[in-house]
Amino acid sequence: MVDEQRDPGGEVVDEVRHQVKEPDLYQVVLLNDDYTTMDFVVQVLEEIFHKQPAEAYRIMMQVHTRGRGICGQYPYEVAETKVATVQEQARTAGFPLQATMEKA
Ligand code: TYC
Repeated sequence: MVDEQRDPGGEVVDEVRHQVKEPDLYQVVLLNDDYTTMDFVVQVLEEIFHKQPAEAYRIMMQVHTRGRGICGQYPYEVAETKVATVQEQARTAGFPLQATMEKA
């Protein structure tokens, strides 16, 4: 937003106000399947989502028992990159693991 004010000398001063809007966040969601090993999912949660071992195990079990689990919330491009990295590492390891993203 541009704000116009008169200073004491009479000139018009244009001030561009600082924009401090937080970015929208997206949840990265891991999906269950019957073939990816539990150890691989825990490894993904530790390496890509920087979870501690106990938290990684908890999220993995949530996905295993409930079908899906939230790995974290990130700005759009960070979430997009994490989804792509999960899928790349899963494909390389020969697992069908899927991750998706949705607006938080
Ligand atoms: N259901 C898998 C198994 O029994 C484990 C698993 C957990 C797979 C989480 C994917 O996102 C997942 N080996």
